[in-house]
Amino acid sequence: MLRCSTLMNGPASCLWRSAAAFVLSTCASAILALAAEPAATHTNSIASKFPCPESEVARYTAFKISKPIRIDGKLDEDVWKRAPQSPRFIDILTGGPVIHDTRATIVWDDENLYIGLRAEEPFLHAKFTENNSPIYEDNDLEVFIAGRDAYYEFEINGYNTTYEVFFVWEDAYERGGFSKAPEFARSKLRPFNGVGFTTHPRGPRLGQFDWHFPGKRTAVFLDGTVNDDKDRDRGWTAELCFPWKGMEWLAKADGRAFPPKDGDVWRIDFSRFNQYKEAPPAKDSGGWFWSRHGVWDSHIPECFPYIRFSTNQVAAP
Ligand SMILES: [Ca+2]
Ligand SMILES: [Ca+2]
Repeated sequence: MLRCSTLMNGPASCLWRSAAAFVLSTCASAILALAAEPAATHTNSIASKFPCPESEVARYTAFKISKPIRIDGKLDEDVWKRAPQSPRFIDILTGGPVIHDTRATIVWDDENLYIGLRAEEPFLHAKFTENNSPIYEDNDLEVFIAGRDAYYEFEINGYNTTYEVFFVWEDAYERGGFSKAPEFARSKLRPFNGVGFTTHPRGPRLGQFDWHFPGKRTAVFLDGTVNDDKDRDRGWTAELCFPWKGMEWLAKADGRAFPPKDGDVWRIDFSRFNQYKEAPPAKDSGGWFWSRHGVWDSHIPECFPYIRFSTNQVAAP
């Protein structure tokens, strides 16, 4: 989703650390008062800053695989059939059901994160063939991968044309070391403040619109005829491979392991945008998500599903 915007104080976790340090350095009674306050109160106050209710944010366990996946767009490897699938995507705004089925599956090994996306689509359409074209003006599938201080946006259309941006939260640009990396020199970045949620508590971001995920591999499979509406198509699938070693700048801030350790949780979002809408009375925004955001804005990592990585293998047949 495009796209475009700014902001303010630190992330909730930083605020809490600051608050805790202050309390510790002042008086024990304050500590007692803080401890006595129900934990739910804190959770609610943090959650209320975002348009997606924390209780609704999706959770998923991604299992490991032991055999390589052939990145050809066809999700016909056994693991794609046996690994858990997401629920059917829902509308980004209402969380209500949408007309076509979309699902995501995530698996991983020590080298790569693999994502399989399935999109039911009776009328396949695609137009852009040059990478970093405005894919969000096509029917597309999107993946956002969040670190603590940065996140990566990925979009793909039916021609396997991609659009990528790497966003750094402005408040972390200097302290996170981004400013010292040539690829994130400020001259290469553009300010961005969100799309429909321009009051994100962390404020503005800096976008590197020429950043490409190192070593990524992508492929799509069109199950039907593209740009030909004389027939009805079945849909399309995207098969994506993101090497963990390309996650360095996402993992840096909190020193998270890549590949993950057993039980590690990353926030990763999955969505689909269409250039059409289901006719009224359906309330179709045209943006369909695994976990709803509640506002027209993909750029809210706090709404991204919790993806827990398990070192257990995908279940045997
Ligand atoms: Ca395949
Ligand atoms: Ca067709």
